[in-house]
Amino acid sequence: MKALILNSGLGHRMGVLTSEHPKCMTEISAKETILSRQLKLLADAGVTDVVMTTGYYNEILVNYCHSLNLKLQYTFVNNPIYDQTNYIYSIYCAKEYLRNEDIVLMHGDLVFEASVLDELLAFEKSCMKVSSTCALPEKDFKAVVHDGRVEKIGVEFFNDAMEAQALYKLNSQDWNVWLDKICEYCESNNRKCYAEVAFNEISDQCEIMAYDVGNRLCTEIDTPEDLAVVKTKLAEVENRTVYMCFSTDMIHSGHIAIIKKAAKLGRLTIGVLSDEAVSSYKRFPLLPYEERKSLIENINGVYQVIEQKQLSYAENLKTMKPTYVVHGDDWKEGFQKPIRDEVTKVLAEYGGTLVEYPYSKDAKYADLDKLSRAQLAMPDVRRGRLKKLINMKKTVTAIEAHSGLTGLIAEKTTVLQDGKTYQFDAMWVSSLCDSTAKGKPDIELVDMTSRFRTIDDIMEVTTKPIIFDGDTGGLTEHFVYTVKTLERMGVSMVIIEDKTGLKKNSLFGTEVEQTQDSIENFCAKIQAGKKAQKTKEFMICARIESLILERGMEDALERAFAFVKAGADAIMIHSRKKDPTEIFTFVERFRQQDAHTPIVVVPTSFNTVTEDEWKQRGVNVVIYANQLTRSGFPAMQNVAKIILTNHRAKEADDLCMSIKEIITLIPEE
Ligand code: SPV
Ligand code: MG
Repeated sequence: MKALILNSGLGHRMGVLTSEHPKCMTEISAKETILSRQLKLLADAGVTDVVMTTGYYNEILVNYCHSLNLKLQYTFVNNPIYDQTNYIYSIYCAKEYLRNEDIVLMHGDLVFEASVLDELLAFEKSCMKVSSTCALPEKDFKAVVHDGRVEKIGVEFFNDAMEAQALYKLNSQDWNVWLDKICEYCESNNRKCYAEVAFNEISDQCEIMAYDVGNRLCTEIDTPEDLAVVKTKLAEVENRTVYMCFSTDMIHSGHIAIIKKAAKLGRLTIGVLSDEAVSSYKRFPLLPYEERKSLIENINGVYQVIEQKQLSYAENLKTMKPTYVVHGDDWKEGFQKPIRDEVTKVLAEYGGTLVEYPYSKDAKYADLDKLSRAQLAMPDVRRGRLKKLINMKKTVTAIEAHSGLTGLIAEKTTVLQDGKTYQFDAMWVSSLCDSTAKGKPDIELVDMTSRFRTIDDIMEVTTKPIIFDGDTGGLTEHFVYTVKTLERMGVSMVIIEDKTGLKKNSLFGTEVEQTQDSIENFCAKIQAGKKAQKTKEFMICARIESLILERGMEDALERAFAFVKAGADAIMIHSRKKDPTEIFTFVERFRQQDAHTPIVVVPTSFNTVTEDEWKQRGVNVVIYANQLTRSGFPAMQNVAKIILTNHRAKEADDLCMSIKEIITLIPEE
């Protein structure tokens, strides 16, 4: 694509403004002239070759262009009889540089905004700028348009006409036809008319479409009055602000392209989603907020970066009131739709505009996303994530998983509520559910090798951090091996309970014989585990059974402080009462002396407390320990009974997932 800029005319209607240089060098703002703006926008749009016709002040113009230091190759063509001819003849003089080329043609006195040029260049067919909203000018160009096609151009047409400017994108085929006619005119000494007069004769062979820019700036400057109007409009254009939100930690060329486009609309602010917001809606960010912020700050075209604390744009939009919000059009559907709806509503309140670009589903970008997911699943990356999440969110949630399938449910279930997306932060590999899935009692009967196998099944198909129910931890001599294996696998935390001998599930309470370990023994086990551990991120959590075994609050607290002193990274306090009071009391008293050690709860019995309340009380991990097993089991039992009762499966069909759903439930890689 070559640019052809017509600068042979003097522009005497500008008065003294053109007494020392051609009109195109008139200043339109403190930092640019008509020409410097045109050339910069062309260079930004990727045009590299400029053919410029000159006339008056030829030398000044040539030197000026070079002084701008833009990445452009110039071909200057002087029209030696510029004072006796119109630009039709300047084009004729430059014909050898123009034939068989795709051309963007503009008059040298035209001022337009970046998006006008970009869209013009992206127009598939040949086109001319028109405006359906500008009034028809008395003395300037108008285009007669039928079915979107320009049929005539001139100052004399008023019927079926639109305001038009000499800004064209011309595909070589159309341009050659027009150029031939221009040559024919000039060679038969018809050199004083507009080039458009030649076009009007061949418009049926040269398809130029009307490219409607509406109210956007695209105006020629003929007089000082025009200049004043353009200056005002330009200041308004320059003051426009643009807002975009980014959550990505893998910047690719698709992001750069959209940033480039957005920056052309105005001063671009990028809202970078907080770590918490990113992990709530897609996956844990590989790079923390500060790094993502500095990455984006260093991209050309970005004016500033601010934090967007939530998925909802509302807070930032209300403070910033940007002229435009830019987004891909993919959010018109799916889980982002409510966020889009809210953006539209806030924009309407103050008169902002939403600009949506077609979303390109490029396979290479999808691969990048897969790659980051794969990274998250790597043991070294997965292991440390629980600690990071606790630091970031203060309170995290985990749900039990005992198989690849339940792992997928824990990984993928999301709920959109009030503009926020919710998902579980981690998975709990419960001894109860792991044993139950194998049809065995929860008495440390399922051996560690088998438990590790369950972890492996889950890890193979998920990326979220894993908290492992280590029962009593077994013999200290065995526990050190368990710690090493779990750590190596990428598990984030093991929870061991201060019981010894034949362990039974805590929810039996005192209905069964259970022995609590001594503080000394259990501290020694914790210490041995911490010593065996190789990385900083792995966590050993001490679970206190005093309330379950009705040994009282003082015993529970004494143990908690002793276990922390022995090196426990977290404390789990358990109870089987429906009433959460004793847990609340424990948390309150523990927090009076220890503000930081994470507290874990398993609210199976005391299930009325919300996550928000746990957070307010200073609890850091909330584990939903068995709900998937407990809900799946009766559903399966019911269907089994229905089949037995009816001696066929038809009656159970409505309770089952369809065959299609089940065979497509797990997508192939
Ligand atoms: C488990 O899920 O196996 C637990 C929690 O240890 S509880 O069943 O409440 O004891
Ligand atoms: Mg257990």
